[in-house]
Amino acid sequence: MSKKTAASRVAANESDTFGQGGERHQAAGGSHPDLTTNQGLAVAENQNSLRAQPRGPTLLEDFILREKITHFDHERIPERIVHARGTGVHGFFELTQSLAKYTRAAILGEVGVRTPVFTRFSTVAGGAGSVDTPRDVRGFAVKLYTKQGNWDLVGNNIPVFFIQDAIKFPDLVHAVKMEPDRGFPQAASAHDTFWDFISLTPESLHMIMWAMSDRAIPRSLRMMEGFGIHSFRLVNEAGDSTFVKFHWRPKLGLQSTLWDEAVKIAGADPDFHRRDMFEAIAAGSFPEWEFAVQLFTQEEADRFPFDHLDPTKLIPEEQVPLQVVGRMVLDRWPDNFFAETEQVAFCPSHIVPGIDFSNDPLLQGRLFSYLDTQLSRLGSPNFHQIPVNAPKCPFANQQRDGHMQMAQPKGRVNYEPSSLMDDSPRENPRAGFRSFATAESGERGRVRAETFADHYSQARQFFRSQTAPEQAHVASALVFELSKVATAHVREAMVGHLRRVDESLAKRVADGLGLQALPPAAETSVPAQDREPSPALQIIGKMKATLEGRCVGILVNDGSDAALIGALRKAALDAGAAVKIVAPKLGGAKLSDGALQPADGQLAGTPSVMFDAVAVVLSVAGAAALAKEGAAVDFVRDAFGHLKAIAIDAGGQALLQAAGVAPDTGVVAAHDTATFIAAAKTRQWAREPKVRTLA
Ligand code: HDD
Repeated sequence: MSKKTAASRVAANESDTFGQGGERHQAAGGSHPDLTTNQGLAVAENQNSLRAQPRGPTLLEDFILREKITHFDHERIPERIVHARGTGVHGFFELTQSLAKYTRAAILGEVGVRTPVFTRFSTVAGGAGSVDTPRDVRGFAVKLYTKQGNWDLVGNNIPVFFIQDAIKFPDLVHAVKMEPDRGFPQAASAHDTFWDFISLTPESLHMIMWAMSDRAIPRSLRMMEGFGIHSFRLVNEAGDSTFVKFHWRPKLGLQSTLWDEAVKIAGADPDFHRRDMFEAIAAGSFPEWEFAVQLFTQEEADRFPFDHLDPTKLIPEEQVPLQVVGRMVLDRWPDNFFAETEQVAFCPSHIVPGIDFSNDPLLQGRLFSYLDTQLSRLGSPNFHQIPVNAPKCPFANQQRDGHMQMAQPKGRVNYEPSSLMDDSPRENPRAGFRSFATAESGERGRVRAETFADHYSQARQFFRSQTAPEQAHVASALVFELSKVATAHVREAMVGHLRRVDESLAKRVADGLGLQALPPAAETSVPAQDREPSPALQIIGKMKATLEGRCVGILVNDGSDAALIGALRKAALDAGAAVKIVAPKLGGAKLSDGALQPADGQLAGTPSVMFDAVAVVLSVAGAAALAKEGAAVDFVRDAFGHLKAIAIDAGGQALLQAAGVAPDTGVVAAHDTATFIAAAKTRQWAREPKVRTLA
């Protein structure tokens, strides 16, 4: 096979054609290419099939109809068994600090070089057509097209996982997905089979703490952290190995929604995250992440009070600090969702020389599963030739043929060793990938290391590291989820596990569920150890007070104060936010200066959950009219309930009164734009106990 990539070959083939259908013709919209069949035949009529007579049967002879319908019938490929719903974006990775001392991977050694990437974010449990905002882990998969081959870092937005061994993965996924007899619930862990499995799998308790935290309801894909989770190895030229954990940290800071907000967003805009990403990129506001590593030696690992090969454990940042060594910028939306986002095939086994795996048993199983799943999804061992999957460096070997082979290798030699062709590819002992040489000893068997037995210490550490509002959200999420579990013994078993995590948490959840007595604590041979709290595990502690990348909504009606709207808009834009006008009619509202202000969203379809902060600028008559509109009342009531800053003028104040909202310090006079912007940069956490009962 020649060293030319499959991608360039396809492009070359296209340029060899005679031009689509030969002719271009002039139509109302300008000149466009002829519509043709897949054989290049120009189609004269695309509205009616070939009939025996105008009202007669359709003829089998109609090959144009048959080709079109047959292709359509085969348009779908199996969706991913997990992570089916996703959003993919192109961008680049740039190293800012060399790790050449630790690794021979060029991408981690060459500062300033830009490596193209394709990054796909996903939910896990729901189908491809499910909503963007369920409570769920988010996939964070990055394909880095390095000059030494593709490196896929297939991670999540949570740094640990539910299970310690890949052999349990099918059971975990079966348990969380819709129940097999009834086909629901879709994209929700709040049901019996999930919690039944979890209650019998105590190793999942640490991950459960994360999944019940607001990390599992992110505000935006642009405001999530990403983690490679497993320990990997970096291996340098001398063959020395250093363990590494990979991290992505969002430039915009971490931010989540509130549960009530996430539920309402799901109805208002099922594509909330995808649209948010699309709009940010279209506006040139490119999402960016820092790339950071935690490096540690075997000797350091031996001193950790947990086993770093256990994927239900993390290494607290306070123990091994993060070193920021690069950045990723996502700056280009794909041309075609199916070709790129749907067909992109990530495999943790795609690594480059200088990076190697650890013995994490979850990772070891993943090394098999992904390649296998691509064969069933994409249907051919040639899936690497699909442009989004093809390496951007030369690649060549003696693999041949198979379904949908796009390459046309020349010559007689399709084997190795060979002596007949000088340019046939050969192995390269110097530059090629070499597995790190480890000495393994011990007995073979289906066993779990003793060092994997502590299931509660890091769950406790996570819970105790959270701020008070975050702890209340975890407890309330557990109450919500377990309230959807019909089987009493499953609910009780879960509270029994929570007693092992933190007695106060168990009491809050038991109380929230209305249990009459606290169930016995779960049996364990390794009770939780108290560890130092790690503030780095919080969201609130890591949140940035900023409006960068956020959106402010301004509710207006006929007669609203034009100057005030202008001032608010300018202040929000200056702070880095986007601004959207909401009005009862999309055509807009006639403002105080007589000008027509077009709306970006119509009130009934643009609730305040779409925004990070809102302003309500209304004339007296405009406010009186909106006081009778349920959508307007909900707009302000929800903004308040979701702890958002609200700027109001006298009309806005009247609407708040109609909604029964008693203003607090987060409700600001609209002309005081500086105070409003300061309040809008964060949520009004102190308000929460006044607007909802949390567990
Ligand atoms: Fe997985 C997809 C992340 C454990 C088997 N996984 C998939 C995707 C992400 C992850 C982000 C979507 C990639 C994309 O956007 O196309 N998976 C993880 C993480 C894990 C993990 C962070 C634990 C640390 N996964 C895991 C195990 C197995 C799998 C233990 C099986 C033994 N995962 C798959 C899969 C998927 C997948 C079935 C479905 C679609 C695909 O691979 O391409 O092979």
